[in-house]
Amino acid sequence: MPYQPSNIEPIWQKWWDEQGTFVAKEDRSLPKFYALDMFPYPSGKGLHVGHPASYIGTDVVSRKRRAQGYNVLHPIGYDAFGLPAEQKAIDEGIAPQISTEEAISNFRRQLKMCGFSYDWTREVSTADPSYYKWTQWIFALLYERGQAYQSETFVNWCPALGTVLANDEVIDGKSERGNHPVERRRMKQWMIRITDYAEQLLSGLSEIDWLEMSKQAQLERIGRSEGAEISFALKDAPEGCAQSLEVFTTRPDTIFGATYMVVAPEHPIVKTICSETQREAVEAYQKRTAAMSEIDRQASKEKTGVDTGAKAINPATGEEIPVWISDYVIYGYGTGAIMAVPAHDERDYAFGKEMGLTIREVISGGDIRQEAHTSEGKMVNSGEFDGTETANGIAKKKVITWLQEKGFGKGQVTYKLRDWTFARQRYWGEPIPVLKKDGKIVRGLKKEELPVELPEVEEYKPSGTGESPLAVVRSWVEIEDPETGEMVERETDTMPGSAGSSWYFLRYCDPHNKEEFCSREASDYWMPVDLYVGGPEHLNGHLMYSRMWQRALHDAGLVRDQEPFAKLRHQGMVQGFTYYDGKRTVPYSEVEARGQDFFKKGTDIKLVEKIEKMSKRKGNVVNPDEVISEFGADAMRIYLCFMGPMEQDKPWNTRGMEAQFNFLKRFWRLYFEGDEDTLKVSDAEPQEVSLKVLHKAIEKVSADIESLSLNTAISAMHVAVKELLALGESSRKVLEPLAQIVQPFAPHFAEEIWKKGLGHQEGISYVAWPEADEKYTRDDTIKMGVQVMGKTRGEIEIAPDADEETAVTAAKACPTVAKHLEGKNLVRVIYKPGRILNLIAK
Ligand code: ANZ
Repeated sequence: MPYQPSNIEPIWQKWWDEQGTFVAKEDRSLPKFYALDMFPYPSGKGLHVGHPASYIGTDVVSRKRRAQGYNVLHPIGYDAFGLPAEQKAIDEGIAPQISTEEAISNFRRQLKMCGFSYDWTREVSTADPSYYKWTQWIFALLYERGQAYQSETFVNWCPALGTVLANDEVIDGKSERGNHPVERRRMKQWMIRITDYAEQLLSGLSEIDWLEMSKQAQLERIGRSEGAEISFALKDAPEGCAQSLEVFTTRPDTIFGATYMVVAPEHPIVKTICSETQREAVEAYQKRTAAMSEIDRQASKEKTGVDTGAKAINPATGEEIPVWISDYVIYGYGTGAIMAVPAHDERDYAFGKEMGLTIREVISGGDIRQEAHTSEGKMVNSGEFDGTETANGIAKKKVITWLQEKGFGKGQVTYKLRDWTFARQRYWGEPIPVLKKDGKIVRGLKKEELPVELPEVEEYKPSGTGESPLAVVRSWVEIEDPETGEMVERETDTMPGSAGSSWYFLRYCDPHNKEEFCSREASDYWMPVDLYVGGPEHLNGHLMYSRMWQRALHDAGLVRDQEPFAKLRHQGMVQGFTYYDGKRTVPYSEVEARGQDFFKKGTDIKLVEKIEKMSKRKGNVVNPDEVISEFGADAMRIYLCFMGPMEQDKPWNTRGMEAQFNFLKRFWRLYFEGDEDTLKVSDAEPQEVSLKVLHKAIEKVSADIESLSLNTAISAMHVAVKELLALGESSRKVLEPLAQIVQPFAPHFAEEIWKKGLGHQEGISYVAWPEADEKYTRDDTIKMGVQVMGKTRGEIEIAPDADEETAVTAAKACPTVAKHLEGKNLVRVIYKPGRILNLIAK
């Protein structure tokens, strides 16, 4: 019976399904383990090898945990709302409901083929009304609690897509999807007050086991700045208009050097402060900047701006200073206005130079004729503060106290994080569950009124006016409010793609609950997620949003934990090999069929091999269906683990895949003889050396699964199989535990040898995980340095628990040690077995 994965794998998958092997138990007295994957967007293209690469880690750990006696929750679902399905609807007229359902069936089939131990009874899809009922309910809760609101704000408007985009959906001023230009536009938007959680989202990072780089990414996104808010009086401000201009600064200690001010061009104050003579120039400049994205504005090296003609008073110097507008000041950050200190800030310096504005040194130690002096020094030209050191925030503190006493300002903390734009003018998203009348919000909808289901429409295209395609379905929009009998309208905006994924981990805990989004008992038991794995690209969006929703639900008393993901790890990207022959990319199939040499021989064609992101265009996409049909899911799983450290990007190499297939074939031969159906397993006592091989493998594989070092776990298994084959080991006492430790990686293979090779009737999944016996894992001898008078003089090889006498005898026998003992008396021995041997001789 040769190893034939296609004969084995579908049978075990079916069996697991029928037995409900991976269904999480309702018994809440058991210790729990919650392993979560970032659920996929069910794209019409089907699974990419990047998906199983991302999902293998949690599956391996889940399988080990089951064997360790944990009640494991390992769910999967689909993040099913989003632009691609909608685009398909626009292009091909296929309803997103239908194309999404098809994509989901295909994904489900492919995921099952990989042998993941998901609890399929808990599958969710964010686009399913029974799911989005609760997304809407949470939104209504946030609205009720004042955490969702509408405001006129500048948004990233993409004319081509006809919708507003989140900041992380805009890359270099273009839409992430489709690469269309994005502009700034003022619109009434639904927002979520994530900024209220800025401080908590920061402090919460200390409670969770995330990689330093992941925490750093969140830290930077939140962008906490400590400084001061200072008020600058406006000179000759007409009555009824703003009398002062507020700024946020991180350097209040430079206030004596603030020689001009700059306001963001879109700041509403500009209109009232701008002088008549400057109005035309100001308005022209405003128009120009409106067309630019925030990112482009910040990236631009060129400094442009216009003097508004208004004057402000520097509260520290009493001096009159001009107020400019320029695009380097961002409206949505701080107060949207700055005090410019050209001598000590690079951007202000460049701007001040360009515009010929006064540059005054107020911190000593630089040469401001050459460049801005941004590092520490002593305050100068600063009245009573002259001589104060800026280092360690001393000057800052002093100036803030003084500003506060004088009533000019106060200490202030500002965050880069903005409130979360929570609306799209699109069809394929959760309708926002709010009623309106004459453009004003009447109320949020109640649980009994949810879900607000998406109506069928004829046109999926955005209306182009900024309203969603739902706006034209009048029969859906216009309803009678059952509470008042009045005719009202439904909100026609839908939620962004990040809505449904902000709480799905809670729904998995209680997926069939019709009364609640998730019962408190269920979330108390299952949450927090013990291991979450997904791409680092989600650190800015999803991982921030879900942490905030969890905290909001916690504040509403609906969940116990404040942090949803106790441990987070990332997986790298699976890249592809691309081959170029100078003119075109050559598909791998062709390279393989003809052999690399074909391209070299007799021609001047050089085949260049590159490692690149997989893409259809480059012909380097690897399809899991094909891989599995050729080598089986188990070989693929092992290969995915073996490719390299989890978090690294790494290229898929089909030859490497084949090597893992061959490894499983060798492994198989420990249990079955050649092509015949002969079982090899015996009840004989194992050889001592075999036990050593086995227990070392158990020890290494167990530890490596814990540290998610799956590649080294596979290496350890390679070594064990090779040695046991060489030893001709056939004892059940070795081969049973060996099957158990390969189970998380190659589960079908393990079930098969467990049943056919070892004769068990029960499946392998819940058989207690083997323990490494120290007796066999300890090395017989170890190398130890020998010191004479504290200096290392030689090395000995002894048993790790050797007694002092043995150690000293061995040391004396070592020539380099003996040399230093010559003519001396050994007066003392400092010996700690396995660690230190120091001979004191006089
Ligand atoms: C005066 C000053 C003097 C500044 C100096 C810096 C150095 P972070 O660390 O990013 O918070 N700023 C404030 N609001 C801004 C806005 N809306 N758009 C652009 N720039 C803005 O940076 C805070 C500093 O960035 C603030 O401190 C302000 O310039 C500027 F020697 O004020 B500073």
